[in-house]
Amino acid sequence: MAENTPIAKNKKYRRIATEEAWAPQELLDMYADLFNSKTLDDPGFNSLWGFYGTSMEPRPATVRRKLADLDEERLADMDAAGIDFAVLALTSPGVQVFDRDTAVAVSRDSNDILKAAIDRHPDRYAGLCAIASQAPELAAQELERCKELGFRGIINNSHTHGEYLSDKKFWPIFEAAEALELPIYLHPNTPPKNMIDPMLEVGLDGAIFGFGVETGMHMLRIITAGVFDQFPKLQFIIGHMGEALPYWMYRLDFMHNAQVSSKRYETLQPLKKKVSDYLKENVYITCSGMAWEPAVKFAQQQIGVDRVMYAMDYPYQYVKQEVVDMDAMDISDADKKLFFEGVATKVFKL
Ligand code: 1DF
Ligand code: MN
Repeated sequence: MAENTPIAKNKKYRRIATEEAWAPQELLDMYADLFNSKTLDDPGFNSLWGFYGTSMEPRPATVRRKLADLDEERLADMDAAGIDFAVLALTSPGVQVFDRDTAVAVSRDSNDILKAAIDRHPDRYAGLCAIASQAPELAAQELERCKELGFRGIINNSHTHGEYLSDKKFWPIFEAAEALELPIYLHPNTPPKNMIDPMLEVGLDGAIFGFGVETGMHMLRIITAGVFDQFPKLQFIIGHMGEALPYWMYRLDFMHNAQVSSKRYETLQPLKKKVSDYLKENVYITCSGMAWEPAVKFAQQQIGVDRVMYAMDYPYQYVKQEVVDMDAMDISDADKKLFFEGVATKVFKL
């Protein structure tokens, strides 16, 4: 299809894209300053934002411009791709790379900027609330404020300075999220410094692979820590076709049971359900960056058609053709409507 051929308005379902990144120009400037200061001991951040924040190559320059736009260019890009509605989230690592006080302040400011954009375009955007996980109690307060402002969920960009939400000190965030019925999008971050070296030395630390294994592991840590036994109604969303976890379910169940029953690890305790049960009952999956029919079908089969939804990952993977491909999937009209519209409408209460 020619580059500028508009896709016909679809009458059968609204196309909702659910992992769409944005960043205020101020945040992009802070990222560039942080990289340029050479003071941050976080090779993942320096790899990612040293590139996207400062490179003059066409891809990073375009990404920067599109991230900061919440009006004409973004809406035109959505129209050209046939995307009716976008769920917007602060780009990775959000505020999680900053010190505690900076993170708290920038999370509030960015949520206010996003809220203003949603008010300008209420029929096109919903937003996820950015939180400073560095300050769990204040994050819980910000969630209450965001809920009142009409935000539909939470964005958490995986680890925070190498710490994982499985650590109980973060659980006030889960308590608030469950009580407010806000789902948590566990979006990738670059691997932390004690994990990244073998990937970074060959250029596999980013979206090509490092993002996925680090985030998949984070989701597993949350499951095996017993978070969903404590907060059974809490819902997570993971992108990139579930960060490969659907493909791992058989082995996860077998080995989790084998290790727990033989008491191999003090830190691996029995759970009420199988690991795969939590993936089917507490986790939604999006096809961000992975618009691939066989993988979508596998996830729908194994996790459920009521838990798999569309995402584009704009502006990092703005590929209009993938919408055409997903429209043409060989699945029933009812399941396609769930994929593009129904699941997102339910989980984000749109
Ligand atoms: C990239 C990909 C960057 C994704 C992202 O945020 C991101 C990338 C900084 O291509 O480097 O969200 N992604 O989700 O695939
Ligand atoms: Mn993304």
